[in-house]
Amino acid sequence: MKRRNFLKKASITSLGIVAVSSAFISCDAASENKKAALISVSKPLRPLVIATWNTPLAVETAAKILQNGGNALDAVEQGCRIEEANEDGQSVGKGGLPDRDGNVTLDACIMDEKGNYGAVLGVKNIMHVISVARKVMEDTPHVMLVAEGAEQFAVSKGFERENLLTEKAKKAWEDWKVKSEYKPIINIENHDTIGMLAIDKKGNISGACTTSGLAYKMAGRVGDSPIIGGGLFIDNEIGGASATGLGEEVLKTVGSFLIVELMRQGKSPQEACEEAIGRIVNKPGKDFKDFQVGYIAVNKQGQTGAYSIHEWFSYTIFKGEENKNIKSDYFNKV
Ligand code: SD4
Repeated sequence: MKRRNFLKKASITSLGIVAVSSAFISCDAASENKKAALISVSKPLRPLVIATWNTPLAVETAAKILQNGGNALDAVEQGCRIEEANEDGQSVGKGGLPDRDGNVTLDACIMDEKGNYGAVLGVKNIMHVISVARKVMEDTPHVMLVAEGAEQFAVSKGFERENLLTEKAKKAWEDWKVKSEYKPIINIENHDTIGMLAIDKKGNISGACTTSGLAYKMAGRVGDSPIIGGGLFIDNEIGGASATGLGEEVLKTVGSFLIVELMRQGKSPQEACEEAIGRIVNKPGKDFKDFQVGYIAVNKQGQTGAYSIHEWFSYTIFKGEENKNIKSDYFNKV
């Protein structure tokens, strides 16, 4: 006896957003199990934006660009600019806390769907370093410019110099100087370095990451955020990842590159983020109680993942029509 099953299936993974738009199964019951004639057409929900921390305006800005047919590279650049201009955020752009000498120095990088990369490191006096990073990527034969060279390049491209040290940040630095104790803060105001990943309507992935780095760092210190494979990595065939937190630990494990490679090997974005955190906390004798690292990731199918060492890392995600801030799962539950 022949039996025909027609199933229309729409599934949403717990963390992700794979919509199996029309999966029709039509098969002979007798051979159903043996031949498994399952034909499914997966159609990821697009566009998609995911960013570190509670950054709704940045994500909304990026999402609007994508909804209007814009590309992922423009979306992540414009989204990150929102946080660079937000003076309340004390670890990105204007209003960022300075190094121990009182200088605000910014780091940023960007990657497009072709695997191109541009970065600037330790830049003073220029607010929108994410856009300078893009100019490095597109208008120079190089991938990284640092400090004065990067600043001069920015000015040559029409960026204006301005004082990035706000009164609030200056006051915080002056208070800090009393004890001068260098101690990276976990989850600074639940609003930190922004790393952003986006998939546009064509399915192309780009990413960006921008920061003022750790408050009261040594002059010249650079963290993971502008370093390819550290704070950000994109492979348009696989997905992307971005990091926040103590950059030294991210760099020592090449965190974002690791996550993308783990996804290439078949792990979900969530599994990959968890393993990358595992590489940090499982080092022999590692004392991770005083520092935070958080990762976000997305794969080509639009599934997402996030994981951190400690509680209160969060990410903001736009998928379909919704923009939500979600608390990440984390390792240190004791
Ligand atoms: C850094 N990862 O410079 C950056 C800072 C950061 O949460 O993300 N703070 O190490």
